[in-house]
Amino acid sequence: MAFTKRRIMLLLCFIMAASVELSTAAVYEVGDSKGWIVGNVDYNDWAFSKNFQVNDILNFNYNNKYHNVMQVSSQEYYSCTVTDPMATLNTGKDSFTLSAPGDYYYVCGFPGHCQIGQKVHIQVSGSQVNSAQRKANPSEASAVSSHSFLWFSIMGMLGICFY
Ligand SMILES: [Cu+2]
Repeated sequence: MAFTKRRIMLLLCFIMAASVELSTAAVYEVGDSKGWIVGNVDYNDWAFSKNFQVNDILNFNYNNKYHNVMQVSSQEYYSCTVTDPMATLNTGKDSFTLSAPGDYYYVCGFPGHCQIGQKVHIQVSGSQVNSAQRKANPSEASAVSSHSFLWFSIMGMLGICFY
């Protein structure tokens, strides 16, 4: 009897922890309402105003007659010469999950589009150092602290679970 009760408690704890974890993932529409277009959006400006975290999702919305999305290396990103993309998507409504901290580079593979700015560099922070580097924006600072708060909550819950 006690054993079953304990198992139910553990299960509940895992569900709570998992749901908190899920709620921290954000979904970003690249270029906001303008979407993934050419010549009219500064995507690095757009990206700089965000604080990307692991498990966040990027949505690229575009007309697939005129554009696509390629995930590329930093070298390919800076040179706009793509020889071996990590991924090429062309449905017009594509998503990428930022599954680990680090740098992600995306370009449009249509001729000339990358050169005139249809490219974006996403930095996913995975450490306090990274968050601190980007503290200039006050709204970001509060986003960072609420994220830490969630982590403390998760740790707290797990603490209760295993007490
Ligand atoms: Cu394009």
